[in-house]
Amino acid sequence: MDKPMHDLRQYLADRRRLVDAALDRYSAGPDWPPRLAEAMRYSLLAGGKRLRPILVIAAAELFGLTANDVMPTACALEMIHTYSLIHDDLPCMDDDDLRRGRPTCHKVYGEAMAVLAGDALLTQAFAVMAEQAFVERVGPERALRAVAEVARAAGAAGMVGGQVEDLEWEGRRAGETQLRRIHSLKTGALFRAAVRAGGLLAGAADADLERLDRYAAQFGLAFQIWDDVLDVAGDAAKTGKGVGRDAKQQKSTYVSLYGLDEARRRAREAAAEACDALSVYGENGWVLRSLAEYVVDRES
Ligand code: GRG
Repeated sequence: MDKPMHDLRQYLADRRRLVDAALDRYSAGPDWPPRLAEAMRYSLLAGGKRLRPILVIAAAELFGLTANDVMPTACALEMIHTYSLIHDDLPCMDDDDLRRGRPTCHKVYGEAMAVLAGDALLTQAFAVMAEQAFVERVGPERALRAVAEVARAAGAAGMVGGQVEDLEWEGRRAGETQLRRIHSLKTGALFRAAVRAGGLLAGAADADLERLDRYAAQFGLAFQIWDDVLDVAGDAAKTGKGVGRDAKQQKSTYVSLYGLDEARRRAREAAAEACDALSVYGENGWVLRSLAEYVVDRES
């Protein structure tokens, strides 16, 4: 029998459309100050690859749910990711002018409003995951486990902790062990939470969650190495953010440690390991596997 044809590009376009429509609905409230809502939506609806929500969806689909079944959690991950970008771009952090191809949130709305837009996105993420209709549909136990997973990944033991370690290493050259640790917390934790939450909501067994976790850890590593490659070899018109900033800030990156070619090779190796983790699912795992291949081939 012929191998089925899978079209990741089409899949991404379809799921992004669903995610964008849901984000539009979730980022408005009748009693929200209009300027705050505008700043939140400015950053949230500015495009972006929507990788984290798509990982939630793809993992849930692998175990029989649909995109709409897990949309609140998928959108929550994107809101938390966007809040982290808004805060990371602030002058007190990375001080960036450009994000997702447009001026950063604080450049348009001022620093105070950018801080508050990030705060409100983070809070809204948890409000959306706690919506009664969603909790009743997936069941309170699964809903709560997914919330706990996301909270842990976003907080002091995950993304925020990683950002703190990153700040503490500023001006010093971190070695490979430290670099891996910073990135596994700062960016990897949210990817793992996305994939695991998708599996949890769909009732995946512990052995499946372990496979998803191995996949997500390697996916996050591949993503991060490739992000460092793009900072050196990418095109700002495609990445939508400044390039060459890591070298300017004298940051340790996978490229500064290994050089460009070796960094590319390691990114592809990590993507291949991510794919291996899901081999037991055969054809059913094609989306997650193709996503891992995509992150080390992307231009943005
Ligand atoms: C400020 C609490 C706090 C945390 C910040 C994740 C993070 C921690 C900062 C982001 C800094 C950064 C640019 C890291 C590189 C990896 C990364 C997260 C890139 C952006 O993610 P993409 O490529 O972006 O998924 P899009 O725009 O496509 O969503």
